[in-house]
Amino acid sequence: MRTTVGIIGGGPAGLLLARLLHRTGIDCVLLEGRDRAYVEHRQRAGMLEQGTVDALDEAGAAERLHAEGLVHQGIELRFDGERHHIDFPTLTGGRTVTIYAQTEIVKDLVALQLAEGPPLLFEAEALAIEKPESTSPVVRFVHEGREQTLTCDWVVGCDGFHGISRDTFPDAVSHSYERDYPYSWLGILADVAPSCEELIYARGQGGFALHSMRSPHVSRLYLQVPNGTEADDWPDDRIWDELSARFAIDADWTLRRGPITAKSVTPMRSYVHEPMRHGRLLLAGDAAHIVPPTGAKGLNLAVSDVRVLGRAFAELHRTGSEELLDAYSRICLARVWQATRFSYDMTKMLHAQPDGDAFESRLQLARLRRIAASRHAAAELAANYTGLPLMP
Ligand code: RFL
Ligand code: PHB
Repeated sequence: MRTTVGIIGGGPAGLLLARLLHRTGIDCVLLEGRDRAYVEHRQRAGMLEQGTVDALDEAGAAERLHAEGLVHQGIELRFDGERHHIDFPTLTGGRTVTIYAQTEIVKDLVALQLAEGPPLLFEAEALAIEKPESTSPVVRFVHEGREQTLTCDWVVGCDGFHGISRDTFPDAVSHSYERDYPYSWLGILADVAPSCEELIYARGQGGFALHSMRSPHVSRLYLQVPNGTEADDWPDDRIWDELSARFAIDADWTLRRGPITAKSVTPMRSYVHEPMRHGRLLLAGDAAHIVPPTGAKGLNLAVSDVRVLGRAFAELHRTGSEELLDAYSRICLARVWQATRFSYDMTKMLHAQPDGDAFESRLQLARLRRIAASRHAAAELAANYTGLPLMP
């Protein structure tokens, strides 16, 4: 097989890139290691920046998003018995965010690609990328039990944090920067109407909790738990009791409970790989960087990488210029580091320190009170949360 752009990984990054290239008239092939049901049901993100919604619009993949997505004007911060609303439109000159599950974005993009192309192969696992420094890199992959090769002009690794693309970079040019955190998130989906209109980020006595949602009938909630926690350690009643305690504010507010339909534990990590390009191999999304979910940036960063890449390939196709492809890593990393900083700050500000450091705890409250008291501090949070500009 031969193509212009070989894409490894059919998560949001790979699927959106395939769609953008297809609409520009650039041929590509997408290889996804898992089956369709698996990629369409992996529970993950839900909060989309305005720029992510715009990108799905540009790709002609936002029809259901506009019909079913929930537009939110802000978030609530809860701490020390106080609640504080951050109003995005007034603080950012009109920006909002949209709640629409990653599973639904993936379903929409898969359906479009299967109907209109380009080729999308499920259960096609990439084994290796050969000759990334040459003008015709080759992806070796297994499909239907047979080893095959895909010869490309360019290869884009959208294969997530555990993919093979990043490891293809020679050690001499690879630099990674990382941070682990001493806690994880236990996430649940529940068949119950959300207890709030917008997301609540709570710094509770027993630790952090987040109230999010998937629809007017389905709630998505997260709870800070110690590393090493198993989802089975937490029977449903214990989860609801702990969530209620962490969100507790006054007698007027109660957390609605309902049947829990999914439960999983996610560790928290920051990771950035530099650079994001080596020869004709480019990385996009979680393959290059991950952030703790407190800032809701992972999916949005994957989409912004792909938007830059879509423009870079369009420019190459139209004018023959590789200028934007040459600038790809620099442009994306500037934004990635801003999102890494923001996600780190949000995480540090809201999670309980497992060692109970009282000084750190006082600093957290001081940061939160500053945001509550200062329009400038609140505007800084709102600007980062709703998304910084795509290009510097
Ligand atoms: P993905 O989604 O991991 O997709 C990678 C794909 O590559 C495939 N693959 C291979 N295919 C072929 N050959 C190989 N050798 C392969 N190796 C891997 C995999 O099967 C998979 O299909 O990466 P992508 O596209 O970069 O997308 C990134 C996002 O999924 C991720 O950043 C977000 O989910 C992070 N995240 C959130 N981001 C947000 O922007 N807002 C949020 O509200 C938000 N909440 C979250 C989150 C992530 C979470 N978890 C579980 C980590 C909440 C949670 C709990
Ligand atoms: C979600 O809805 O899954 C979600 C929202 C905001 C976050 C993280 C996850 O910060």
